[in-house]
Amino acid sequence: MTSTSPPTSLLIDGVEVTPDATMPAYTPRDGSLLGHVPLARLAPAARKAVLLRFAALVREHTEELALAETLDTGKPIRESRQVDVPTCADVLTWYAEAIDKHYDLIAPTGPGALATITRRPLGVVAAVVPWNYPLIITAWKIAPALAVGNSVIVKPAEQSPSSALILARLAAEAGLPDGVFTVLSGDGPTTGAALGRHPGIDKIGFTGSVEVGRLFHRYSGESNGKAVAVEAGGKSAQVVLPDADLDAAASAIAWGIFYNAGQTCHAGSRVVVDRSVHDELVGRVVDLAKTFTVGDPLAEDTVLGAIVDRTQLDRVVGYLDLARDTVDVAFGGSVLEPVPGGTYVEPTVLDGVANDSRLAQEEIFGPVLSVVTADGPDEAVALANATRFELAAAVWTRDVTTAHRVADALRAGTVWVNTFDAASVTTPFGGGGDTGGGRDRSLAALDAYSAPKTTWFAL
Ligand code: TXE
Repeated sequence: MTSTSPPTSLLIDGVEVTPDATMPAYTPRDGSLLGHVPLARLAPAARKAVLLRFAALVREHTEELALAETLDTGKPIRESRQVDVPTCADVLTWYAEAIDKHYDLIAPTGPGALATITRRPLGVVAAVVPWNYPLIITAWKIAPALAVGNSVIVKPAEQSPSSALILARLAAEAGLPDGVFTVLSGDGPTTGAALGRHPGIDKIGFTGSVEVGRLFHRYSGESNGKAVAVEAGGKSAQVVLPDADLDAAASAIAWGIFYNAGQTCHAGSRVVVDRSVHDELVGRVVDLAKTFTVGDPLAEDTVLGAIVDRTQLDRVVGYLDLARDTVDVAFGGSVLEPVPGGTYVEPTVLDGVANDSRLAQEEIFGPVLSVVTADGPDEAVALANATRFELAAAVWTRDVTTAHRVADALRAGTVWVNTFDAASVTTPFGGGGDTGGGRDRSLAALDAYSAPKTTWFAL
């Protein structure tokens, strides 16, 4: 025998790497210990340090990322800079910090044995993301997946690949090992479908349309049965009861539908208002709508930017045409062109909408609010729940008992009471029904991107 000790370093992409951890190696010849070989997994503290560096680099590159995000999507530059980029960095930071604070478990099995439950990475996770919040939605998926030790592939939407490609560069600069974070820009039917069908991918985290979400379940069934988590939009209702603070409700309703030009999965695109306060509320919302000036996304004072592309504009215009023929257009309804050649829609308030009509049931994904009238809280709840989506809902009332009752009765993954769009990485986000059952955010996402492993020790 020439050597009895196995190698102690790794060769990755032609570079010799000293491992953070090792594992014992035995020979079956006589059962003796040969030595310790590399365990190619970053220790928690090392993973945390790399992800924190990644988050810091995102913050350092705020201007570059914000400009890329705004040029790709048409969202106001101020929002990209003050919301999208910082949220991306904060989400990376939060999951990085969780890495060395999240303990594994010991099962309460009894005295004769010890069963540990340890969280193991799934392997390779693909995040297929849409164009409405490219940085934020990407961060929701990659941060927990990387934190628990997966390799991650991101497929950004065709309309908005730039920020993800910049993230890939920053990830490498932060020291993520080669191959651990990959961005594959491409189109849905080619690149997206290839990921969906790939036998080497263990989980897909998808946000996008209902139809494509279902395709991913099909791809999975036709390939390796990979796990699929889907978040596919909503038609979130804001229920306004007679005792509501109407000023606060009107403001939240306007922001809830006009922010990001209504291209938000949980946009408050439906208002269900009690008949007794209908006129007062709609009047206030229309007054506010007039203040949302549509403008150049690159101008610092723009609050309502562009619609992402012509396909989406055509989709929104289809609904505006339908509205003109069937309901009362209380405000807006036109296509604008504050920057020649761009795709913009006026903030629009549609009144007298029947809850079972397409305008109240389908996701318009533009700055278009549909107002439905209800008689009493019970009918309001029934109408709010009469939707195929279950993502989010809100209720406006000053009565604490009614608030609890209605919040409990509203069928949605998130319910807001006297507020709209309160959000935090600490709370899970997702839904049910046609929205799909996937959840992003919170410590639950660490479980979503890992598998529990049980190990029994006889005592
Ligand atoms: O979504 P798609 P689109 C809703 C919204 C919008 C509608 C259509 O109502 O009007 O969906 O938007 C990838 N195989 N939401 O067409 O097509 C695609 O490349 C594999 C709600 O942009 O679902 C992109 O990365 N992948 C929503 C991602 O899927 C495919 C956000 C989303 O695109 C594919 C966006 C295929 N055959 C739209 N086809 C939300 N939940 O926030 C497309 N993709």
